[in-house]
Parts: sequence; C-alpha cells; structure tokens
Amino acid sequence: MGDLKRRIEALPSPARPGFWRSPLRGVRFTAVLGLVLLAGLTLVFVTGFLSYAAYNPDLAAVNDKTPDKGLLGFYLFAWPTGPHWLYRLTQGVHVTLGIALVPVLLAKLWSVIPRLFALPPVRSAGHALERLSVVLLVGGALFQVVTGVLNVQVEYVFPGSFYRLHFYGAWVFLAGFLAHTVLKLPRAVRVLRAGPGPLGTDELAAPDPAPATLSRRGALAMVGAGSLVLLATSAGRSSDVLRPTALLAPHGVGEPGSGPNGFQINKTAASVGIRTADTGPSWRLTVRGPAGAFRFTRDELLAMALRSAALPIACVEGWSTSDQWWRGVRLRDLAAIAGFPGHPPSVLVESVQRAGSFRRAALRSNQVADARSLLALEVNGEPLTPDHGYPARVIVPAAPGVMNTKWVGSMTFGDL
Ligand SMILES: Nc1nc2c(c(=O)[nH]1)N[C@H]1C(S)=C(S)[C@@H](COP(=O)(O)O)O[C@H]1N2
Ligand SMILES: [Mo]
Repeated sequence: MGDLKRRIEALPSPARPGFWRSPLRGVRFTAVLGLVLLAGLTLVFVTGFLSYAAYNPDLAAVNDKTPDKGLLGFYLFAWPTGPHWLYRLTQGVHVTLGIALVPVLLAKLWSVIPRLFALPPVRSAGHALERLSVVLLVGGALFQVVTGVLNVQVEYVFPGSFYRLHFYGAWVFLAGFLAHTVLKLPRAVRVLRAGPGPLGTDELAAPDPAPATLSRRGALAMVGAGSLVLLATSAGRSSDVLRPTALLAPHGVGEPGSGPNGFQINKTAASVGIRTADTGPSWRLTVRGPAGAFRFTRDELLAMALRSAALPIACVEGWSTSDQWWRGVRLRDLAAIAGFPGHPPSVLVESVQRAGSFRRAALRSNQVADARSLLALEVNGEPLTPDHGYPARVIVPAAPGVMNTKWVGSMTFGDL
C-alpha cells in the first residue's frame, strides 16, 4: 500500500509546483501584463458602460431589454448628440481595444495558471475570498471576450439577448477586476519598481525551471506583436479608408457596395422581410402626438423643408462609416406637427418591419431637438436604397446605429 501511495504521489500532477517548468513565469512577467490590462481594460469598461448609456435604456418601455438592471443602471444619463462622431469613437475603442487585448489576457492567464491548481484550494477565509474574486475575474473575462467577439462577428448564437448577457457579464467581470486590482496592484508596482535585480521571493517562478528557449522580453514582444496584428486587422472596421485591412471583419456585413448609397449595410431589406408592397407607393408615414395623427406620402415629405446633415452610422457591432450626407425632414419639425412646437419630447419610432430585432427605437428629447436629427429621405444626393431604409429612415448624431430606425412607418411623440 505504501508503495502505491508513493507511486501516486510521483505521478505528474498540475497541483505539484514542479509540474510547471516554464522559465518565463515569474512575478515580473505577470506584473507587466497585469498593468497593461489594468489600463486597457479600464478603457474597455468605460466605453462599454457608455455604450449601454447610449442605448437610452431608461426609456424603459421600448429600448430596455434589461428590465431588472435596478442599481446597475445608476450611472445612466441623457446621451449627448455631440460631437457627432462620439459613439463612433467610444464603440470603435471598445471593440478594437477589446480585440487587441485578447493576446495580453491569454498570456496573463497562462502566466498564473499554476496558481489555479495550487493545493489546498483554500487556506483561510481571506484566501477563500481571493479565490472567489479570481473565479469572477477569469470567468467574467472569458465570458465577455467570447460573447463580445461572437457579437462583432455577427454570430448570434446566444441564448437570449446578447445585450443582456454582455451587460451582466460586465458587472461580474468588473467585480472580480476591482477586487483583484486592490489585492495585487501594490505587489505589481513593488515588483516593477524593484528593478532588474533578484527578487526576495518570486511566488510565480518555476521551482525547477526547464532551460529557456525564449527570454521574458522575447515572450512579451511576441504578445505585443500578437496584439498589434489584431489591432492592425481590426482598426479598419471603423474607417472607410482602412476598411480593406479589416481582415477579420465578418464577410457580408458592413460591405459598402458602390454608388452614393455605397456604405455599410447592417441588415438588408430582404433579410428582415421588408416587402416592396410595404415600402411602395401605398407607404405612409404616420406622425402621432397631442395634435392628432397625420399621414404623409413620401412626396409630401419631400415637399416639406428639407435639411442636410453629415453623419456617420456607428454600429454596436464595432463597425462605422465616415460621415454620409443625409437629407430629410428634421425630427423637431415633425414634433411640431405632432403638437410640440416648442421643446420636443421623446419619440417612439417604429418600422414597417414586422419581425426581428431593431424594428423600433425610442429617442430622447435632446436627440429629437438636435437640428441635425433627420427623418432622412436621401443620402449622398440620391434617394435611399431599399437596404438603407427607403422610403424614410432616422439618422441622429452621436447615436448608436441601432437608434437609426430604417423603413420607418410611424413616429409617436410624447414623453415615454
Ligand atoms: N427597421 C430596422 N432598422 C434598423 C435596423 C434593423 O435591423 N431594422 N438595424 C439598425 C442597426 S443595428 C444599424 S447599425 C443601422 C445600420 O444602418 P445601415 O444598414 O443603413 O448602415 O440600422 C439600424 N436600423
Ligand atoms: Mo447596429
């Protein structure tokens, strides 16, 4: 029996420190990656929560798909309409940086993997809490990366709404991230301050390291190169000029086509079941408000005071266009028709689209009031094409693409 026990103990087990032999592991390597993530992920968190605020989720009846958010929506505010490229910037940073940090995140996880197997799993109450924060951290990070990447690659394989999963996932991840930062940042700073000499203890270094085939500096350079490659092949998602370099962007989405309407399309008319009968000569726009309900043909809308605005489409899925030249009726002029000649209220915009998501959106009063917010009839000097929302679509400065409802059928003005 004693012999068997000895032989079992001699088996290679990841719980034995000697099992992990890479000479790269060590507190310095982990501290560098950790500080990069601290800075980078902070920006990803901030832009992510801004994206949630930009959705007007507290126009609860319509936009909010996260009805139980409660306190987690505490920071919501009226998303501004300027600068007009605001969401293009925040969401471009969120998605591009999120993608570029993936190699750093994986390297960081790899650098501490022996610790995940360390025995005993829990040594004290404090240690138990620390381990719990690591579960939230690692689980949250992987969950957010996987759901985020699937979303920008337009792979909607989620059980339920991506928006809700990614929102709650962000809070779990943030809880783990904050706890981990409080617990580990002092040590990381001390280690890096200590300079290149030998460290007193290096709890992450292999006790029995294998011969080096790559220096720590070389390993960090490889991680950095991986991030740079992802950055270089992702930045083009947010730029018309760089778009051909967006090698990882999903094919068939955000493809410009040609001509004046030749800019990215999120969902084509056919893909959401828009029928020509819905948008043909019998189409009417219904405008509702305290003054009553009014119906307009496209020609009647074209006969109103038409205004222009140069605005981008910036999708939550991480792509955006440069400014397009839209022409149409100001939302605030439509609000006046509906019975709000002074300060306009919010508006519920509904598409003729019958099924699928994004067929309705609520805009805030500040968005309706902005002189650049249009019910667009033309873009770049041509009538809208069916895929860009003919006969009429909303376009609002600084708003997420999803607020810019296409194939609009009705607009109901009044506080939501
Ligand atoms: N009715 C309707 N409007 C919609 C959508 C939709 O699926 N249905 N998609 C929205 C999203 S998510 C975006 S990013 C923009 C894209 O506009 P575009 O296809 O003209 O570029 O349209 C928005 N308006
Ligand atoms: Mo979108």
